[in-house]
Amino acid sequence: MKLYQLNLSPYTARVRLICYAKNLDIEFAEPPGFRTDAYKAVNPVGKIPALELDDGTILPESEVICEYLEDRFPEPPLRPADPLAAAKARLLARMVDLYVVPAMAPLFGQLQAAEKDQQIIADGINNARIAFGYLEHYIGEDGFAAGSGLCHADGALIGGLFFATSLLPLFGLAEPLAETPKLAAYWQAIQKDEIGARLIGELGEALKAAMGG
Ligand SMILES: N[C@@H](CCC(=O)N[C@@H](CS)C(=O)NCC(=O)O)C(=O)O
Repeated sequence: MKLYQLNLSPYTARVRLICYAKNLDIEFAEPPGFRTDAYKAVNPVGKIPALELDDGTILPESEVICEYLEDRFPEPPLRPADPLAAAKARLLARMVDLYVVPAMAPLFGQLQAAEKDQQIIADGINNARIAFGYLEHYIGEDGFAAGSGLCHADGALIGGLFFATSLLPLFGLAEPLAETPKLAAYWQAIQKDEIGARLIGELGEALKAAMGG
């Protein structure tokens, strides 16, 4: 199997978490551009991540890829066994996709803008704080997203919170998680997890390279 991915993408980080935790033999490959004809011939969506199976089937969408890998390689389990913990894990991952990343996405364009749009920045910060409040409500208190060990939602949270804590201070929100103590405690704890630390290190290196060192 081949995973089209780049280390800077928060969506691919959640798939790499599954690969690392399950020790999967999956080749990592860079996409030949985003939404280019060459890449769309492989993956019609043109985004990363996308998992190419050995029979040529291509699976886009990070959560779908994670679910597929979990179903196909169930050990060690990265979906909590308890139904409520499993629901909370799915909810947290979905909240990252629906609220956290969309809140921050407009800020990326402001990073290098010659003239910053203060309204876009204010809205981005406000929406991010609201989204962190949603996560605060459901985040696990044992150092993991849900349940007592690493699960697929940790990958989603690591991607989202890495960008929250890297990006928002550049726009004046020095401590993005100050109003959400449980989420802040989670963020501290997950950085001490071996796989959490590996993913955060990879995201950091990729961001540094993207910002020109
Ligand atoms: N819903 C998708 C989002 C994937 C996504 O937006 N990936 C970004 C990289 S972080 C991308 O490929 N962007 C290129 C583009 O939109 O052209 C998923 O969960 O996989």
